Amino acid sequence: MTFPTTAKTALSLLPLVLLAAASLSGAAPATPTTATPTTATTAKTIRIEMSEMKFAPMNLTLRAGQPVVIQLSNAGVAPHEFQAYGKPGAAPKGEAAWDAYMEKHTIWLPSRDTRLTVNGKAVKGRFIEVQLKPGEKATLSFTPTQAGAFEMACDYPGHYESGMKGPLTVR
Ligand SMILES: [Cu+2]
Repeated sequence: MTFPTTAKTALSLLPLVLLAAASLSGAAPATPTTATPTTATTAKTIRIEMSEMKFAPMNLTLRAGQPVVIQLSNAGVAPHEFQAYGKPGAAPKGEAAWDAYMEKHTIWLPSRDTRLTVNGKAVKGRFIEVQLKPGEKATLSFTPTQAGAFEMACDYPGHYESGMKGPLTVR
């Protein structure tokens, strides 16, 4: 026994009829809503002054996905440098070991918008530290890609050991 064609058609149309009834009964179409951005895109500007065996401030907190502009200056009498990298379990021993570590863990290397100017001049290419002579200034921009515990430091001979380092947290 088969259903008469008319009954079959009526049954298959039922969902459509119900849908039509629902929209006729005043079910309003969904209004598009403006999504609230989950990551801030406005760049955060931070000033860091380097001098003998310290950074001012001594610690930083950044946000993953938020661009940051770091204005660096060397207010000391010796050259200093700014490095920032995933915090090592133990400090690498020696210059070569540090450099190899930095090549893998420098915070701005995975960022697609890393930019550096030193005394107003753009620095091209890959870099793992920002070295400044006394009185020099630099602007370093990037976007942290990953949350975690990082460290900023100066690795000129004896500086790291004398305390020229501080925690950098990315939330
Ligand atoms: Cu230093």
